[in-house]
Amino acid sequence: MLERIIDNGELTKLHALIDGVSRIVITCHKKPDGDAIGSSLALCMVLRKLGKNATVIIPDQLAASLSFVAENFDYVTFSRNEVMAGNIIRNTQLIIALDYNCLDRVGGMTQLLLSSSVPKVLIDHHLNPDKCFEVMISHPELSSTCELVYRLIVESGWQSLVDKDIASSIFVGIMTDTGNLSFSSSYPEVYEVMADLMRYGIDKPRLYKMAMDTVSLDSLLLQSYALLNKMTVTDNEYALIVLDKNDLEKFNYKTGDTERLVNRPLSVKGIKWSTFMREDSTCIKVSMRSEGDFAVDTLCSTYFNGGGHKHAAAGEFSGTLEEAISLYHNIVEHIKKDR
Ligand SMILES: [Mn+2]
Repeated sequence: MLERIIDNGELTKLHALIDGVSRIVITCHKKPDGDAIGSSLALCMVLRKLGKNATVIIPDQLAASLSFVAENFDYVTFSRNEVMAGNIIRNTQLIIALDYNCLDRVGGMTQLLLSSSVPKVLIDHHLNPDKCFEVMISHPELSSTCELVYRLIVESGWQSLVDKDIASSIFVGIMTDTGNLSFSSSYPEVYEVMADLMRYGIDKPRLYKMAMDTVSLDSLLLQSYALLNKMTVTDNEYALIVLDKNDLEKFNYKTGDTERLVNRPLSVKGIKWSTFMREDSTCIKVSMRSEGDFAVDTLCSTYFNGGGHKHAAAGEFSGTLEEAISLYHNIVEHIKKDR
């Protein structure tokens, strides 16, 4: 039996809100990852089984590598259907935010959500959630929002509504957010959740293959090129990978093609901090991973207008790639001086 972890007051408020409405919008962060899309679809399916008119609206296009999660599921992509998505948001009675902690994480949807006066519910595992939500179910100690959604389902007494599709969506989110249970998952209960999910007859080998071990040829070649030609390592400890627009064009870059690239340097013994910079059309995208005592969430929030978890964080830099790289080297010097 899973221990109850969700605050009773928040749970009661959530149930009262859900009971009182029929139209519910579920949103997740831009560039949805496996956890964002998995938790959104799973909760939506449960709410529909409860008789609610629930709609998942994602800010921008789902990476092709994740489309298998949403097979046979109708969701709305805001960036492709702004008018329709806007109408749904303006007419909804309740907004649920999954897998993000702050309304500026939803790209072009931010303004619509901010100007909506309906109650907003946060269900998330990122640190430091915004205070703008009527209900806050925030559990940074958990592996993933998918695990939290599963616990919410159980603690709400909705477990009988879970089916193979719902269990599969949740399973994918836990798997992708923990590197197949290799990080952010060092406590027994996460395995109890996985065991529960297995009992719904999910096809684990297929989900693993699709979520963790399937890339396009362009992506494989881009990542190989990046490691071979675009990575520098300082003092055998700090790795930096930089891809500019030309690199991306050469390999027909599509969203998701550099997935997990930032993790690769950490497989080298001694490297404890990995940074990846990608030149985007409007800014420089920065992502960081680390090991041990080295925290990257504060680096991303201090220098790159972002945040995340201790060992996995991201942000943006509005300037040239050269300026971003020079800021990175200043940070490295700073860190070396401090220790
Ligand atoms: Mn997550």
